[in-house]
Amino acid sequence: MSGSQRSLAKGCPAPGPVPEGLIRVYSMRFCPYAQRARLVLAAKGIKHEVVNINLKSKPEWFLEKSPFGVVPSLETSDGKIIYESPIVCDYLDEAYPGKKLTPADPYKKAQEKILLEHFSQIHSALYKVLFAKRANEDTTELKAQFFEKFKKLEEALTKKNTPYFGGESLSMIDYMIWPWFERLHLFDVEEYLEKTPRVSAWRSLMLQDPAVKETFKDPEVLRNFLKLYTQDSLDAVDYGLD
Ligand SMILES: N[C@@H](CCC(=O)N[C@@H](CS)C(=O)NCC(=O)O)C(=O)O
Repeated sequence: MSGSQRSLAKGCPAPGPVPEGLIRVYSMRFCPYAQRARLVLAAKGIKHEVVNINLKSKPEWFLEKSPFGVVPSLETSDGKIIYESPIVCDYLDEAYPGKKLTPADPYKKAQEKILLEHFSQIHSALYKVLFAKRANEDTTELKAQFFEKFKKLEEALTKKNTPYFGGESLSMIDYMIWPWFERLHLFDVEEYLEKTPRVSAWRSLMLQDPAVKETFKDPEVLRNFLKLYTQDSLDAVDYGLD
């Protein structure tokens, strides 16, 4: 189940069929979208194997496993392929027994999906800050735009008056947005947590969750990875492995 194997790159043979009783996740150790899938796998205790992909030198067969050429994707022991992180996570939640992460109530489920749409705007605003930072441009205006959208999360928690975005206990929406909270320092926007006390308290609670602990990456490691990745280093995805 460990995700610490070296990645497969161009020229590496495709892995064989997925053993019965396991599901395979094609991943990359530092990818926030793949982390969504790994959080759900961990939270539900699903037996799985991880195949890491070198995204800077993709194996020739990778498009057969993930038609958009991105991680995460899943492969089942009968050869089914499932991709796109929200779809992957919903599949895992529906196909496997154990704790259900998605609310059964249609309205609650719709609310979680709506919040995820708001989050995708926050997410776009975050990347605009990152790209401007990388180009040594002034990020003041972009950060203000980010914060306008980010405040929506504080409002959501205030309105619900619950510790988690899904309610009294952690649910799918919390896992879907978590990976970017592990990475706020990369975007240089951590300071905004001081202005959003409920989001900040949620973040502290999330850090106690066993699945979050299992997939957590040290901030310095993420920073070093990102530096190498933006330099197009072929070794970036294996950063920190022997
Ligand atoms: N919409 C996809 C996005 C996944 C994604 O962008 N993953 C990145 C790694 S963090 C990737 O595989 N990039 C490879 C590429 O763009 O060539 C999802 O939600 O699963």
